[in-house]
Amino acid sequence: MSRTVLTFGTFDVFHVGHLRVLERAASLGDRLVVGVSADALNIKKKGRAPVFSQGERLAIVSALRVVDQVFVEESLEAKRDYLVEHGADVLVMGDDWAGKFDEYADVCEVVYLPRTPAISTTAIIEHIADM
Ligand code: C2G
Repeated sequence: MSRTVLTFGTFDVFHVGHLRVLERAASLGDRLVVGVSADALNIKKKGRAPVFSQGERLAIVSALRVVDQVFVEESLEAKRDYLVEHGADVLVMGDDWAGKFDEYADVCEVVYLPRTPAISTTAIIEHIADM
């Protein structure tokens, strides 16, 4: 039986921390599906649009060797539906989300992976702004 891993993220200004979490997520199964958050969801959640548009972020993530399928995450509340729809056996998130998705343990295994230290989209944006 093939094991499907599902993860969610914005993946804005794609960096090595994003790559590492996707590589580690992929290693937990046979197929990696990634829900890339919609521009509208980011505006609602963070009060600003991502630097790279949803179409650009989807193009980058779907081009990665470890990623088998991508879809747009339109709503945070639809997680359970996305997990069921994509037949997820494992939900993987970085440990900045530790504990936040435990409610889905009835539909799949829930795993939190340690974040890659010292890199974030916000830090990159601030670094460039200071140059
Ligand atoms: N990440 C990581 N190490 C970093 C930065 C990010 O492992 N240094 C991981 C995060 O923990 C997350 C993934 O990369 O699992 C994507 O991070 P973001 O783009 O910041 O995603 P976020 O905005 O948290 O969106 O429904 C949940 C949201 O869509 C998650």
